Amino acid sequence: VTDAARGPAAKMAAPARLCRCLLPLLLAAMGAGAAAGTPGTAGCGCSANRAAGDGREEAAQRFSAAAAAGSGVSLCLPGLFAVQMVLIPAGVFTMGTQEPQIQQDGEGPARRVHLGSFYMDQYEVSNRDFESFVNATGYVTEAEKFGDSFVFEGMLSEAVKADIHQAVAAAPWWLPVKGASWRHPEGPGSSISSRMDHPVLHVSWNDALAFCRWAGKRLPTEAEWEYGCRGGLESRLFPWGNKLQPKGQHYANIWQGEFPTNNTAEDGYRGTAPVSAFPPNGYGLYNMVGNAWEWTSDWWAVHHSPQELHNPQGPPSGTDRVKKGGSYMCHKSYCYRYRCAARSQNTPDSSASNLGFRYHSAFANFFF
Ligand SMILES: [Ca+2]
Ligand SMILES: [Ca+2]
Repeated sequence: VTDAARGPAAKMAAPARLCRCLLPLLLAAMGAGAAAGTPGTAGCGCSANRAAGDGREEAAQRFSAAAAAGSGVSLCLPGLFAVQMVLIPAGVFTMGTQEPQIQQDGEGPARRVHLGSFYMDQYEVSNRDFESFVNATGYVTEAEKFGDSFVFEGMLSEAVKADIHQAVAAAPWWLPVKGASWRHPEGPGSSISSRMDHPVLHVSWNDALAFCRWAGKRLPTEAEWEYGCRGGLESRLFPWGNKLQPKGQHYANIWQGEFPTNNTAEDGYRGTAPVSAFPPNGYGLYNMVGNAWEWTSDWWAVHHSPQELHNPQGPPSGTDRVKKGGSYMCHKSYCYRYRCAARSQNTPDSSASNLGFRYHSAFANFFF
């Protein structure tokens, strides 16, 4: 754990209620798939990576297959796992931007992308959602197996900090905290009991994949995520338009003040916010930017063809996975990544106190 890393408007779709309980059955039947510096500088320290490549993805897939084969089904109680997804209509949009704000992230070039319709969760996966998964399956996250996870220094107590003697050189505000996990986001002594409706944190890409497979869902591709983020608007910076704070209102949970020393929490939240906080975008999706970073299924690459694409899945291989949307830690001066075109990456086994996910499905209409 030493490597620093970079760290028109469509109508609101009617929320479709979906029973997650039934989905493992469907999964088995259908074989559902897998689912700081200044702006423009490399290594801004948005996030921290574990060293890559120790075969944990394979382990997660084995677990997921086992979960899909039955262990999740026995605890199915209709309504217990009711979740809300919205239908994102098929269409074509401009992915990326011709005016990249962070050049080395591969935000450009702008390219036309066609997508079929799909369903997306309105919210980031919450602690409550993840607890349901863990209670049903006994799943142990990678942070729990490793025994530590990265936590933003500003969220830690002095007692926890006193025990830590290493940090990420390029991003000293990221500290590897023993015992930090989704249940204990700021390490031993911290709890999620008052944050069950906040996004789950400290989940690796492999953990997210295991959850999605248990739920009969998958992670969105980067293209699907970005299309959802744009909410039916064309080539805007944010899910709601180009102005960060229309009429002085906050539309996302990011950082106000001076990073990393002073978070004024003018938007109401110093850390995460409930997954239903702030207004939804044109598709009815909440917190697409800000709050928690969200994993996507794509491998990371920074060079993209300008050619028109249909349902792109990203590069065929890689070492890192793409995450989108920025987090409560993002400030324009250091990590201007709370934009739909912005992107960053981590190794699939990395976890941190600002990284979560939401899920996607092509099959929600099956349950109406
Ligand atoms: Ca905030
Ligand atoms: Ca988010």
